Amino acid sequence: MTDSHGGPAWVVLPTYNEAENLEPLVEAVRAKLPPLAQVLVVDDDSPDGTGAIAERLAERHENVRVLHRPRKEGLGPAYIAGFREALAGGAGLVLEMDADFSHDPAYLPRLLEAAERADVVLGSRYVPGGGVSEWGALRRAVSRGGSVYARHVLGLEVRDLTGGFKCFRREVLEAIDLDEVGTRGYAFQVEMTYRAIRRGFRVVEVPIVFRERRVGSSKMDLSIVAEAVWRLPLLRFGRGAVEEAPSPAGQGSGQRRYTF
Ligand SMILES: Nc1nc2c(ncn2[C@@H]2O[C@H](COP(=O)(O)OP(=O)(O)OP(=O)(O)O)[C@@H](O)[C@H]2O)c(=O)[nH]1
Ligand SMILES: [Mg+2]
Repeated sequence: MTDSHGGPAWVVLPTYNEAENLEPLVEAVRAKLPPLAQVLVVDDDSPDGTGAIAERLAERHENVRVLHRPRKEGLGPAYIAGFREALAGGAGLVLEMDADFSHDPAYLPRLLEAAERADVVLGSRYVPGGGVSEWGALRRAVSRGGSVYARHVLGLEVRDLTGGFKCFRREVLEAIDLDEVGTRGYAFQVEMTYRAIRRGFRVVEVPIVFRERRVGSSKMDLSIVAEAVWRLPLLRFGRGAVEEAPSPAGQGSGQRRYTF
């Protein structure tokens, strides 16, 4: 199954101070992946020693790797660096996943399976069967509002644009100019999906239930929300707006082919 995509799946796990989560998460992820799949931890020099834990895991398991980056720059640049490494390593599918157990590894087979019939698979909280547990009313409203805002500003039909449990076929990441991706926080998730759709790739959403992180502390802050508010309109209307350029590699035109 892994090789039907021209290479194995790589799961990219960005970490910043996830010392308590990383080992159990990596073990749980490995247990859900096909044998040839790889796990790539991208650590931004976490002060809590997450990078050293990742090194130990990489020594223990042949299919675990670590990319150390010198400083915290946000989720976006960490993922871009991870994507480049995965592509260079021959990945056929590249998955994104939080390293705090908000994204249940039990859903990995479902994402991989959906990638058989789509170019981009989004784990989605806002389609039937999906949801969030343990969030207060405010957090729910911010998240829902963020997706509604992004959907309208960009003219998309995707229900959950800000989630970060995703799977890209290699061709998608090759078709997107990764140097041009400028967002760092939640907006990064929106930008990647928007760019994929503008290139004509097919996006599907599969339901997931998102859980509050088990341990450790949140890195979310107001600047991340503010970035999304002002940067997203620029992707569509700004000077450097993302151009529509259907890619021959895509399976079809993104907008008309969403399935929920
Ligand atoms: N490498 C790297 N990872 C990051 C950075 N910021 C957040 N992460 C990781 O990205 C994943 C998701 O982060 P977020 O969801 O934005 O932040 P969070 O702390 O999980 O906040 P909550 O949504 O409240 O759980 C987690 O695995 C974080 O450790 C960063 O600057 N660099
Ligand atoms: Mg989180």
